[in-house]
Amino acid sequence: MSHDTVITGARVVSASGTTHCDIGITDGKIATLGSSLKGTETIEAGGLIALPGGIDSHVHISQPSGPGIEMADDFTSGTRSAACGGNTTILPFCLPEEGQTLREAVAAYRARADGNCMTDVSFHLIVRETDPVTLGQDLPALIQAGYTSFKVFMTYAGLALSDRQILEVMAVAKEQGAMVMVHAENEDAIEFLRDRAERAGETGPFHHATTRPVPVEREATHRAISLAEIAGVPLTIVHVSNGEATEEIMRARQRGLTVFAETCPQYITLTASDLDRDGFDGAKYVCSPPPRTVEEWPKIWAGIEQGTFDLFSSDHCPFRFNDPAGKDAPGARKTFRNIPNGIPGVETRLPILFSEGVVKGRISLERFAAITATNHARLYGLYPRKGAIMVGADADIALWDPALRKPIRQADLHHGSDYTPWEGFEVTGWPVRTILRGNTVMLDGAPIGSPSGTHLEREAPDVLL
Ligand code: DUC
Ligand code: ZN
Ligand code: ZN
Repeated sequence: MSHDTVITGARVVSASGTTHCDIGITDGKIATLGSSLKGTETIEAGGLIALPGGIDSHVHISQPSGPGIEMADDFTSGTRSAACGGNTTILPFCLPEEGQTLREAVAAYRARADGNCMTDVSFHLIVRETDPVTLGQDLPALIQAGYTSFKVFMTYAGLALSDRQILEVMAVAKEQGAMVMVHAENEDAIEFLRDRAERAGETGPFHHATTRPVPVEREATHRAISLAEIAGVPLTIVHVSNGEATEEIMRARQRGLTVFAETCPQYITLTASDLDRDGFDGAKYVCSPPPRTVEEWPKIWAGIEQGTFDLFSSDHCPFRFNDPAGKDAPGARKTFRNIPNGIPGVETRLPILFSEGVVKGRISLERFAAITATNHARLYGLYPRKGAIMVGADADIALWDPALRKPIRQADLHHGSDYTPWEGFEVTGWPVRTILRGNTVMLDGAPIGSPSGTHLEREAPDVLL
């Protein structure tokens, strides 16, 4: 049998094992894994590692961010950046603007994304209203239409839901078979600390971190898990930043609860001191939860190594730095309260984990594949079409050069932001080719071809990890 494309010579990695074989691709799918395969096109990949194309299940693109504030990435730049970082699928959040229904928000995001993407895309919903139409009609209909996961917030005025509201939303997830994702930080505690800090004149970017300390996240993590237990649903705690929140998740699992957890590069490489950099530079690192201390890094690593964390995502939430529509928003230099929350990272997530995790011997290639692709597909209803190099799956593959060493540089990245928090960070191991459904979309760090990404309808989560 001849294939459209054959990849030869690579070490082929999946979450369950590693082998040396050819990969035969036909009609955008993996048709054969074997030896001496024939194809119209041959990609010589000796010395390279073939990994499942990255799935980044936590990104924000073209998200409404308040009056006068603009996110740095639209779907063109955001997915270009993702593809250049070895990703083939991203899952951005769909946030309704105030007064917009969930269905209207989905239609607006689809209009912005469709035809403009260099990776495949599917949307998580954000539930900010719990009126009868949202919970009784829109949310169930959207879940049935393949939007099988949604996020709720325990912080941010206007977004945060009360415990009662979270329970009502969880009840819909249970009924419809959707995954609930929780941003776990205690809004009242943050407001108390912010007011107190501002009264004391503690208004620089660093105080974004001091007003969102570990107990704020630990308490909300515990409460979210308890609410899920009461509602009888599994849940995913996103962007876990510290050891105490991680312990809450481990304890819940020991009690037999189904709790999934995600962490991100910023919690193993950045610290709150970065928010204290000279002048206004600390604003570049303002995200929530904030980066912690170096003492927290090994606790997060332990969770990555031992399985507490199922997902390693970027939480790409990009703003420009030198821009009044970004980090330099009106009032941002007066108080940290006005600095838009979030950092860019969709292009650097995988190289950072490969270098810090695989190359430094902390995790295996198989675990890397699991927490950067396979588990994302399983938890969010994309498996087995996505997330693994196996016969029948989409031919979404990243070819990695494990010896390529170069620092992260803003000048080499493809996002819309004007900075990277990891400027100068040395990385060994980079993706050199990204293949989306059989077509090369990145070669040697440069995007290739016109946008061929599609929207993915998803199944219910496969929670039997
Ligand atoms: N939560 C996110 O998930 N991303 C950016 C900001 C935030 O609070
Ligand atoms: Zn969040
Ligand atoms: Zn996020």
